[in-house]
Amino acid sequence: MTSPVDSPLVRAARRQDVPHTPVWFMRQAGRSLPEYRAIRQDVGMLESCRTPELVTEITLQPVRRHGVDAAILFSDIVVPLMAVGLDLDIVAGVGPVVAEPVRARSDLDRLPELAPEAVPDIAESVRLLVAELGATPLIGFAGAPFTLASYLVEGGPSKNHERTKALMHGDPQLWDDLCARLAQISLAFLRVQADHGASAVQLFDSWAGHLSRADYLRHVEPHSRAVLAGMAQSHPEVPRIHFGVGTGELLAPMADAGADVIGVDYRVSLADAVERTGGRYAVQGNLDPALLFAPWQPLERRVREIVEEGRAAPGHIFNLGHGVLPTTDPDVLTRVVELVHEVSVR
Ligand code: 1CP
Repeated sequence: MTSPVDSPLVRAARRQDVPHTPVWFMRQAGRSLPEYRAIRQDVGMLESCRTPELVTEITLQPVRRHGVDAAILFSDIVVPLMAVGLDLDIVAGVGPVVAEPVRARSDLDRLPELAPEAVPDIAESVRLLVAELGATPLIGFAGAPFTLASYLVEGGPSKNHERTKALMHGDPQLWDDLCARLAQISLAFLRVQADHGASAVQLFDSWAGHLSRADYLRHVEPHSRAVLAGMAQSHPEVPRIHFGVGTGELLAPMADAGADVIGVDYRVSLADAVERTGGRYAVQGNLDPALLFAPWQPLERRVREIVEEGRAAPGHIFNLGHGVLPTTDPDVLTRVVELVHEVSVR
């Protein structure tokens, strides 16, 4: 293996044969690692996301430690919103908080389009990382329009997304205009990463599982489709992963929105996910992040089952069903990587 293009991750995403099942973890960089906590001690989250030397070091930490098959750019879904000038912060223990929520047509004026020139730091981070990573692929990412809109409309993290749904149904035209703008921002952010060498991209629609299938199809899917289609058009060689939490009922429309790989959380088996998406897509997942706290024996059993199920899929990228929890023992993650590699050798 000499180039990220031939890496197990990119090959699995393209449903080509692989020497072993590739594995990475959502939130593999972050608070589970003591070296991350040390480097972040005196630096705010958004500041660290926009300082290329810090982004590079933090992104590489889990690659060095765990031997995962991919790096994911250390950033956040709200970074491009900050880059277009929106007043927001990431508050420790809370998440993204927006100073003035977006709820009226006049608020769209505070959300201009994203020009690549607004994120030179992201281009630089990706360049530095690709040079350091060699044959290991870098995954770029962006938030999908619905999940981004949820933070903007609610003003921060939300349990029920009530204001978001009120806007979606109360003023569908404004909702569509907001999501179209967010789709432009997400697509531009993904393109900057792919232009500078990201080998795959993941669109995070983390909270789409809160929607009915009908609402997803009517109010959300066209905007996510625009992002994925834009990437397919400009960077057809860069595989697209589409992920959400609790999206068992949405797997088919999310895959059909223009993905190569459908992210699967732990609530649905990989076999069911393959069936629900017509056997046409690679799957990514789906170990329950809470199982990393269980004794090794049941954890090992579950990892082996997931690898086996993945072998029957058109392509499989091993991952968790959602992000690494902050109190996870990092040594367990390293052992899981070793186990996946060992039991999946072709
Ligand atoms: O100070 C800190 O360490 C803050 C914690 C943290 C971290 C490490 C936040 C705040 N963001 C991040 C990094 C981050 N965010 C990554 C890093 C790359 C990696 O995986 O290693 C990624 C991919 C994201 C993307 C992100 N941010 C998502 C989508 C992924 C997911 O988890 O579903 C979402 C929903 C966010 C919003 C966000 N940012 C931070 C938090 C705590 C949250 C969630 C808040 C909520 O519950 O709504």
